[in-house]
Amino acid sequence: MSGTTTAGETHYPTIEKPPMHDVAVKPNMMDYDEMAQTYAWEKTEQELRLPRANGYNKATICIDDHPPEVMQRPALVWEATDGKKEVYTFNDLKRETSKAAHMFKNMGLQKGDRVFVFLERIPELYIIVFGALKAQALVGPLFAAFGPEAIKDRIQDCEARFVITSPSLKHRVDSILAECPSVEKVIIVDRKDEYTDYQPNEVSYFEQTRNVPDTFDVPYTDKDDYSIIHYTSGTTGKPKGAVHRHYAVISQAATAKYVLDLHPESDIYWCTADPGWVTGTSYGMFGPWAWGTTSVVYEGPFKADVWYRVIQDHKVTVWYTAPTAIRMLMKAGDDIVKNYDLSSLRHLLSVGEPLNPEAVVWGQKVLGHVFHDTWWQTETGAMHICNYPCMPVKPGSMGRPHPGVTVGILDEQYNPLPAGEEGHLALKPTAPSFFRTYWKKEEMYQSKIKNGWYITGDRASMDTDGYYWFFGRSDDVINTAGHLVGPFEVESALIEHPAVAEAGVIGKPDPERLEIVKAFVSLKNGYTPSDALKEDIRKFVRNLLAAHAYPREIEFIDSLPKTRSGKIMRRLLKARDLGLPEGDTSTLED
Ligand code: 6R9
Repeated sequence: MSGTTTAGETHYPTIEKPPMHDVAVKPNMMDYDEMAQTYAWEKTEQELRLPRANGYNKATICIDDHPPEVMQRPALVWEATDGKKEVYTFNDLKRETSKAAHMFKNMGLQKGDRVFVFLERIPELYIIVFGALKAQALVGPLFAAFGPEAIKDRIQDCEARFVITSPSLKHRVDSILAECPSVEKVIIVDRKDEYTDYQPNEVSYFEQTRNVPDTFDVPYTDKDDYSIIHYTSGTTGKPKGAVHRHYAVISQAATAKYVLDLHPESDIYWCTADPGWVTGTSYGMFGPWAWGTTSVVYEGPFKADVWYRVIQDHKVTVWYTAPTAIRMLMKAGDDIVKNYDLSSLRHLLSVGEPLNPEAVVWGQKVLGHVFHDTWWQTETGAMHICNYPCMPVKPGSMGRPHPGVTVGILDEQYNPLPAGEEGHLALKPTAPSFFRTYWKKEEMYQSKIKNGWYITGDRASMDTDGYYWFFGRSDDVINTAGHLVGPFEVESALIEHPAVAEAGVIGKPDPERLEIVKAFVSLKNGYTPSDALKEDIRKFVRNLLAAHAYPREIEFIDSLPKTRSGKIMRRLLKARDLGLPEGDTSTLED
């Protein structure tokens, strides 16, 4: 096991909850044990009035088909980096997403065609994703931070037909289009009306949606029809596209109700995740909007004082964020919190990495509420192990399985282990949101299912109260500030640099970001190690891949430890880096 931080059971006392009948906003789940025994996904399916006349289309469920009073409610409250604000009701989104759907149909989009959305966090990102879902595309949202190589890998793998981008991001698409023959049209969202130089393969989004109807009959959509694809990193090879079905909305809505505890008539909800990450679609779009909840989207990057101001100004009540952000808020100090009125907050949650017990407790001390950890993956499509408002919190624990979900800790033969033992964290692949396949890699999907269990790649244990504790990854995948980074991807980018002969990449423990990407690099003849060269290599990878995936630390070495079959021994690099025992080196080449 490569191991990130070891959580394990902690000595922090359990945080009890007040009697649920006494709290101001009664949670949607009053008693975890009772619900764990009685709940079935059908309950949520019925509450969502599914299937509807046109089946299970997520855009119908989340945008179009709410009761009239909900349709008038703000759905998207957007604040730009420069402070400009825009509000879209569900009715507004219904009209705008219908226009986007017409645009796609007019361009000849067929059911199942892949559409990639490469935009800043602007309202059109949300509108276009749902417009494409109405037109029955398989939609892949991409981080605005992606560099050309990351974009190219995804477009090529998926053979995307349409790419939507903005004038400021477009150059990264342009540089790889010659290698992506599947792309027919690049659709440009030009909010500032600054782009004039349209090429034959380019169209203007606002032009294409100007004279089209603002209603759209969403065709019948089966629950198994594909909706969203998110790429996720593994130990080897390029990132794989986890494909989700429209049916996933059932799990996303159920967890939005019982874990986020959304009360759509009174809550203002803020999910800080970017839609390039599964959290930003499952909980930045589908779960909350399935119930008609008002969502805040802030376009800009993390900054402690700005984030507190966003909570204050928009009167955010439920807040879903990530451990790295929480640690950075802690670092910014408790005093700046006093400059803001954060009294609207009532429920706080976290996802993406182990949430330190200190952070859970800090929430309680400084913000008046504990952070509730949730565990899940791109592949699971929705939260699977969670802390709930009605359940005592054991700081450092990921919580307990969501009702309807079966979790196990397995030994090396994939048989269940008793409480207290560490093993593979595994799930029954049965939740509606469980991914359908890896795009064009069905064998890899199948290979993750053992004895009827899906093996998550994480290691964990369960205590005698049924709470789960995270130990680390069982593979080399790096978790840096909540982003999964495959070492192979970074190594591939590194060796494209003219000076780099070979590279090995590991995750190095880091107090703020959990891990940072560290690269060991051997140079080609004729190049000498220097700080300037390090900086040049760092920049090179940052531009090629993404801001979160470049090696913050680079160490030059003469040659990399390899197995006899030529595989870089990352485990050994890591052990040496951390000064740990080297373990079995029998496969090391001479
Ligand atoms: C939603 C998301 C999944 C991996 C997962 C695990 C780590 C996520 C966690 C957590 C400890 C938590 N992870 N939540 N580790 N405690 N509460 O994060 O998806 O980007 O696919 O990452 O992230 O290692 O296997 P994804």
